[in-house]
Amino acid sequence: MTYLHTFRGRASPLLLAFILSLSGCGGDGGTSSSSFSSSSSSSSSSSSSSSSSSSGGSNHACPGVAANAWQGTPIELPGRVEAENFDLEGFYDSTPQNQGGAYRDTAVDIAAINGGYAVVNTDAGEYLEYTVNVAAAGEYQVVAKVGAAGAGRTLELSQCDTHLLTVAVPYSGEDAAFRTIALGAIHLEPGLQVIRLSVGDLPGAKIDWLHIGNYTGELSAPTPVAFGTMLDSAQQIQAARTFAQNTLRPGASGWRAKGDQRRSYYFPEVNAQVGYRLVVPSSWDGVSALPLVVFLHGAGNDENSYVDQNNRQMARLAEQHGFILASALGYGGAYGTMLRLPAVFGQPQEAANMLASITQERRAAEALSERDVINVIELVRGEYPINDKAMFLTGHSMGSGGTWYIGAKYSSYWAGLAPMSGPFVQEQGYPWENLSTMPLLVTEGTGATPSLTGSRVLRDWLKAREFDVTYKEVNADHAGMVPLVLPDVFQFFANLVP
Ligand SMILES: [Ca+2]
Ligand SMILES: [Ca+2]
Repeated sequence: MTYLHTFRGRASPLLLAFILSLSGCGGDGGTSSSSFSSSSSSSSSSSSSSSSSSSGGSNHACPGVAANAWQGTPIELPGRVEAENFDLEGFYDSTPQNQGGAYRDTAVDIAAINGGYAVVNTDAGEYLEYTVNVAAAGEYQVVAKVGAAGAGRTLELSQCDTHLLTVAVPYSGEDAAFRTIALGAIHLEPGLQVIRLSVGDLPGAKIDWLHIGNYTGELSAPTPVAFGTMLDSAQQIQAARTFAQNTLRPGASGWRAKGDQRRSYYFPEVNAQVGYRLVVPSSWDGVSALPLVVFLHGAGNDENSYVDQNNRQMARLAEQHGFILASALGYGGAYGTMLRLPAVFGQPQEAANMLASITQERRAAEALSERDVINVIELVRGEYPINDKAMFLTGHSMGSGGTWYIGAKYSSYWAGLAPMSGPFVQEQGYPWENLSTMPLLVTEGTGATPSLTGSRVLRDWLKAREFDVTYKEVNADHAGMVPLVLPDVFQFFANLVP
């Protein structure tokens, strides 16, 4: 009902009630009042009620009226929905002028872009409707070409108040460069009908088009991490998954054991047993999917150091919150990232200097270090039932750099990240688009002189772009801050478990 104000001056309450009852929807009609009056005669064969008792979730398509489509021509689906080709009556825009100044003389803000037009200056509450003609009932892939200069922007695809899909618009830099992203599938029934695209709570996303149906074009590749290895994340996950399947021995001694365990696995590429620490809640029932916290240690330490310190505080926190905790070694490197002091956030020249001095040997070592982390994750996922909507990554110092690096590069794993005292990430050459909706807890110690300034610059940069960041400082030095913030880290993750 949030958009009822958009009918102001366009429909009487009586007519509105008529629309609501006839469309069979709980809220605002997908078609405007002016176009609806002609539909009773022209759309009797539309799909709106043709399947009302069959499959669920997709039976609420508002009837479409061909004459209300842009240029009187419904958009044929499967096909391309150009954002600027919205219906003659079906739209709401919060500013009366076309602020982009292009293409159509309505309130909707349309800008000329390379090769066409896009809807820009979107704002909360705005929507666009499209009269489409769907060829056949089925699942239709959705791809969008969108961009935003801020994080957390969303668009919603719906039909007559039935939610179809949320478009999480990636943060795509200061210029809100367009990115082409796959969004999953929606179910559509055949016939003439109206699809609505609504703007979420935050303003400024822009959209070129939606493709609904089989898409054969290019998708935008993730931004490669300029300060990391050349490993491909999707390939690496697959390789580690295969490795885990070939390595694990279901039912062997210790299989799915509970409690605090020092583990190791044979890593063929380094011809060695590589350790990892695993803490499994003693309260686990042996069946339920467990939330997972992966921890990355700081330089000069190993997979056990932080788990054991302060009377096993980290292990106790995992136990207390019911998390399985996996602490990786990151064999022989820094988890794949090349950044360390003084290359903190906001110091791109320091980062460039550091990268210029990286040897091939170091790159090779980092690739192994990164692979070790992914191996451990897949070994744990292969042995234990893991709630894949509740996987979290944290680390300290060098492991904070690893958290930024592994966190964004392998973002499909994670439901939240908590880097501690180590702003080892840069604005350029980093897939910030992967963190557009990622909850972040960034912590720092006021006595951690070399990293404090970078962490504050990073905090301000993230907040200015509306990333989902919580920032906390404690009065301690670089090492002393860890026991002070660890309870916050685990509580932060616990709050994100679905
Ligand atoms: Ca406008
Ligand atoms: Ca607008």
